[in-house]
Order: sequence, then structure tokens, then C-alpha cells
Amino acid sequence: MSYWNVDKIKYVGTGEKKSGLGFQYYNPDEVVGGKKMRDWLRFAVAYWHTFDQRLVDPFGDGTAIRPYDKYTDPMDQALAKVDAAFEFYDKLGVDFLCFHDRDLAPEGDTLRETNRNLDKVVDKIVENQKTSGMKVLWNTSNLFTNPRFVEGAGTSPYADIFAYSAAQLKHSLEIGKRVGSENYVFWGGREGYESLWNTDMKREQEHAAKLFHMAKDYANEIGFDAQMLLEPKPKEPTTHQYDFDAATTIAFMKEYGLDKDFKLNLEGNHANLAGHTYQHEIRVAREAGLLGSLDANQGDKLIGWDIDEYPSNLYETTAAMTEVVENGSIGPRGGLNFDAKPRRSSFEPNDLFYGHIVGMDSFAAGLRVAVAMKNDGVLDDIVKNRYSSFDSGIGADIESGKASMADLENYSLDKTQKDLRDATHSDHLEEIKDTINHYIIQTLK
Ligand code: XUL
Ligand code: CO
Repeated sequence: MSYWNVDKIKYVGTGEKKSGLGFQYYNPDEVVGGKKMRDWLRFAVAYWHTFDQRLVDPFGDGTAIRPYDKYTDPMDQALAKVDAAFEFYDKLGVDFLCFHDRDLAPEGDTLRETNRNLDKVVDKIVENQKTSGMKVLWNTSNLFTNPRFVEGAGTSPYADIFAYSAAQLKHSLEIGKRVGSENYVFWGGREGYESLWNTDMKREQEHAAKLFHMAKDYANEIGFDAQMLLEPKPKEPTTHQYDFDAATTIAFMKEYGLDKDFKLNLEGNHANLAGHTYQHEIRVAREAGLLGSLDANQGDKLIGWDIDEYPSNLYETTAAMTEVVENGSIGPRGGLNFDAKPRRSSFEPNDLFYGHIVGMDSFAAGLRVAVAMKNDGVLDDIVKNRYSSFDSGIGADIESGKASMADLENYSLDKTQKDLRDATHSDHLEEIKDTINHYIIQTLK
């Protein structure tokens, strides 16, 4: 039985496209910058957006038409979805999937019943992995949808909710081990506050850190050696999320001794909500040695919430992939997970293929441009030259610590206005942007 009415998606290149369903830039086994494209990009399909999302918005019901809708019993539908999902991965040509525990199976009345439902679906995933070779980039625990998490999970003011969260998480880690997840993600869906008037911020953050430590300790105990990742987001759903952005999350990790075992999973739309570019977030993580993995999506500059649009902005993917190429990889076990969904008006099954194709092609294009710029050392020279006054003389003495403040005073006291004006140089930023445009246009034509 076939769920999706398409053939396997092929690389067709940038010539005349015969059908809309083809990759123009993503050619998985082509070697670019010393590695196969599939190994640079390690694309993953997100179970929640792709197979569960009904395309609701706050004003309207779901519009999605999905090939397993005919199964009305929740467990029958959950099992059919696994087959549909693995056919989708095969036709799209991705190597990885990602999921939350609750994406897979309906909850029962107790955690025991819920785990039983979940285990049945995971059994089927494991069977499908054996025949397809599909790998799990990461799994995670949904500790935010059910009303019990209304005031948080690890940061809930209620001990029973913390306990339940830990119990749910324990099983999710066991599942991670079963499916061989390369990473394990924590996005703090409700881990923030609505109002400071009733919040003990310090106590909540200590609790969150305790839950992360417990998770890592338990993973070690069962021999689940996934890279642990925290995913920053500044707001939505709570007014203020504790893992606001990369820099805030790194400070939290350092304060609570988590920076040895945890890295970051960074998302484009989350970066924008924090007032940053995706490139900024990736740079902050990479320079701290904490870049773990990436959630691929884009926001809309005119909308102030998380719309999880499939990435299509080539300038932004070029910027993100420039950081990745500079880093040598996305992260030790990182990949690009499409935390993205079609617009509500793109409700047909095939829109899921188009969404992933534009996303995969956009990052593949970004990779090609970033590698071309790297090969020509375009940015290397720009950055190196800008700081070259620190390579010798007084600059080298400042960096080495040889120069004291008194030395710098001596050095500066008689410099004239003109001397100092001459010490600065134009950044030629417009020329740099013109060069980047040139590489995008030339590489992608
Ligand atoms: C929410 C979000 C999540 C995480 C996984 O904005 O990004 O889907 O990626 O829980
Ligand atoms: Co995400």
C-alpha cells in the first residue's frame, strides 16, 4: 500500500525542471567542500509538523488532508502513520527523523497506559528502522502540551508535576536508547514565567537544572550516549522563557555545571524572536564550542511569533551555512531538522514534499555558496585584515598582556586627531555585501 502519490524525489539540477518535485541544489552523494552533501546537512524530518500537524491557527480548525485520516481509532492511526512516515522518508531521500514521545501515540489515563501505547508504536519504528536504515537525529519529551504542564514541567511550582515530568522523561530516554538517537533535545516549552509577581525565578531555574542533571545521569546509567542539547527560545508560549537565546542558555549551563554534557540546538525562527539573526545564534554557540544541532525553519520579519515556515531565504541559509562550514560541521552529531510546517492554505499531502524540497534545496544552496566563498578565502581575508593591527607592535603587546595601562597612556598621549583618524579604515560593508551577492548568483546559476 502506498500513502503518498509521488515518485522518489530526484536531483534534477538547475536546468529546466521537468516536474516541480525535484531537487535543484541537493545532490546527496556529491562531494562539496570535502564531504558528501548528505553528511554536511544530515537532514531530518520532524514527526510533529509533518505527520501530526493539522494546520490549525488560533482562529480556525485544521485544514490538513493526510493519507491516514481514514483511521479513526487513535492507535490504528498512530500505527498507520509510522508506515506513512517511513514511506515519506524514503521518497524524500532523508536519513534522519526526529520526534517527541507524544507525537507518536495517544496518552492513556495513567503514565503506565501511556507508556504501553507508546511502546507499541516504538516497536514499529524500530522494525522500520531495520529495513530502511533510517536513523534518529534526536528525540525529546513533550512536557508542554497537556494541561498538567500549564505552569511548567521542570519549573512547575508543583512537586507532583516535577515528579511526573521526570518519570515521563525517563521513559523517553529509554526510547532514545532503543531507537539509537544521536542527540536528545530539551526545549523548555513552558519553562519560563507569565508574571514575576508570583515567581521564584531562582528556585525554578535550580529545579530545571536538577531535571537536566537527572536526565544525563540516567542516560549514563542505561548506556544511552546521546549528545544532550538545550534549545533556546525567548518567548511564546510563556512571556519569558528561561532559555532566552544562545548566550543566556550558555550562561545557565555554566552556572549549573551543564556545559560539559550539553550543547545547543538552535532554530532560525527562535533566533528572530530573540532579536537576533540565525547566523548570530550559530556564531555565539560555535565560538563557545557548544554548537550541537540546528532546527531549520524561518520566521517572518513582519510577524512577532513563531510561524515555523520552511526555509526558503537563500541569503539566510548562506549565512547559516557559512558558520557551519567555518565550524567544520553542524556539530559533533548535529543535523538540520525541519522544525517547519506548510502554511494553512497549503493543505494537500504533496505540500509536505514541496516544503521539504524548498527547505533542503535552500540549505544545499547555502552550503554550495558557503563552500565557494571558503575556497576563495573571501571572508578570511576581510576578517584577518580588519584585526591585523593586533598582529604586531602595540596590538601584539595588548593581546599578550605585555602592555600595561601606563604603557598605553605613553603610547597614546601625543597621538593627534589625524593620527587616530588614520588608524581606522573604511569597512567597505557595501562592497562585502556585493561580493556575497556575486557568490550567490554565480554559484547557484
Ligand atoms: C517549538 C520548537 C519545538 C522543539 C522541540 O518552538 O521548536 O518543536 O524543537 O520540542
Ligand atoms: Co525547534
